[in-house]
Parts: sequence; C-alpha cells; structure tokens
Amino acid sequence: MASKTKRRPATEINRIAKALDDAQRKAAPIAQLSSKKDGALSLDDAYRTQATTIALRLKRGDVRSGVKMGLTSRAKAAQMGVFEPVYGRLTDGMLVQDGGSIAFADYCHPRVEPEIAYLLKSSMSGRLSPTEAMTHVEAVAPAIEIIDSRYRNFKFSLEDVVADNTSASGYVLGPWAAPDVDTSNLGMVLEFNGRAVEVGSSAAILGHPERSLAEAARFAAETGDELQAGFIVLAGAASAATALTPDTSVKLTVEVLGSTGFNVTG
Ligand code: OOG
Ligand code: MG
Repeated sequence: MASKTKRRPATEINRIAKALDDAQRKAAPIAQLSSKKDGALSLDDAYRTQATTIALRLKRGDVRSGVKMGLTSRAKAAQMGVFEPVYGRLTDGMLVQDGGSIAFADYCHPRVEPEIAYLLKSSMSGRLSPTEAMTHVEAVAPAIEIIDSRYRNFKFSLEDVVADNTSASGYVLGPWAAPDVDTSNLGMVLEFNGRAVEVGSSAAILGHPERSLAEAARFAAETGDELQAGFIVLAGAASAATALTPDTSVKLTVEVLGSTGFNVTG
C-alpha cells in the first residue's frame, strides 16, 4: 500500500508523461499504469503527470486554451466504471474547426461526447457556487469532445485516466450564445451521418452543467492550475461516449444553442 501512494520523484513523473505523450503522437496505446507492478499512481501524482504531459505540448508550441471536466454524468461514469469527476487541460492544438475534419488514423480509438462549453471572461479559482461561477462567463456553446484514451482497450483506473489528461484529444465548438441562456435542461442529439446515436439532456451533467463549471474552479485550485480569462470550460458529456468510425459526419445539436460538427476521414 505504501508504495502505491508514495510521492514519485520528478524523473519518474517525466518518464510516465513522456510515455503517454508518445502514445498519443504515435496513436499507439500503452498498458495501464495500474496494471504494472508498483505502477499505480496516487491521485496527486496523476495530476502531476497530467501537468507534465501538457508542458510537453506547450514546449512544442501549443497554447493553453482551457479545461475539461469528465465523468460528470452518471452515463459516462457507468460506461467507464469510474465514479468520480475528473479534470483535464486543453490546448489550442486540440481544437478542431467547426465543420472541419480529422483523420481516423491519427487516433488510437477515438470516441465523441455531446457537451456544453463555457467561455470565461475573467479568471476564477476555488470554491464558488454555480451562480458565482457564471459571473465569470462570457458565452456558452454546444461542443463535441473527442476523447482518445492512450491506454489499451480504453480501460483505466481513476488515477490512470487523470495521468492521461482524462483522455482529452480534441474539441469542436458551435456558435457562442449570451450566458443568460438557461443551460439546465437542454435537449442534445448527437448524429453520425444523419442518424441519432445519442439523445440526452444537459441536465445529465451533474444535474446542471453550471455545477460542473463551478467544480472546474475547485479542481483548478486543488491541482495548481489556473482558469484564465479566454479559457474554455467543457462541462462533461451528457451521455455515454460513442466510438468514432471512418468516413463519418458527426453533428451535435443542442436545443436553443444550435449545432456543431466535423468529419472523420478514413
Ligand atoms: C474519461 C473522460 C470523460 C467526459 O466528458 O465524461 C469525459 C474517459 O471516459 O475517457 O471527458
Ligand atoms: Mg468529455
């Protein structure tokens, strides 16, 4: 037990972060950290590893663009067997243009999720109520998250997935609306080639996606991160994730907010 929670030296964190970063760049998944003898990380070390994977991206020229909450809906938690919300970091290199395309071969085993995005107009951190958190919001938009676990078979423990930046891989943003739109219970339809693959409601996200927004501020404070003005906050999937397929046109429509989408080439 002691070895499981012992704080890892920076050299080890760097080594694990590099393995995850390589897996992402080569689209070649690796074994779960927790599957190896003495491989399991503490949650704290998992967030240190996550921050290090982001530092590698920034070194290559990416710029931080926001954060994402994950496992904030019952459907997602049940799908992955991990029942605690997680926090990940976004960079501009992950942004897929609305109407743009991605190549299937660039990913290990990509999935998509219907989400709501908030755009911050001022920095926030610590314990805030959802209403307080909303005073920092400039706009809201429909969003699709592309997740892609760097672990084999898309399986992981809580600490594994946190170290792997909560499977963050890409995100697509629809039109921005004023923040006075009530996002508590908006119908959401995710379509592949014009056929609905997931139907849900934004209420599935912690009961209200603004709760997830407030949670992001708490996670930022606890993980030594910063939510800056101009950052995007993805509130988490409203439904289970759907595996992407080549030659697929993906579209999300959120009631009141509108649509966004992208194409997957073979
Ligand atoms: C972890 C990330 C989950 C969400 O919106 O729930 C997530 C995963 O399922 O790979 O992004
Ligand atoms: Mg997500």
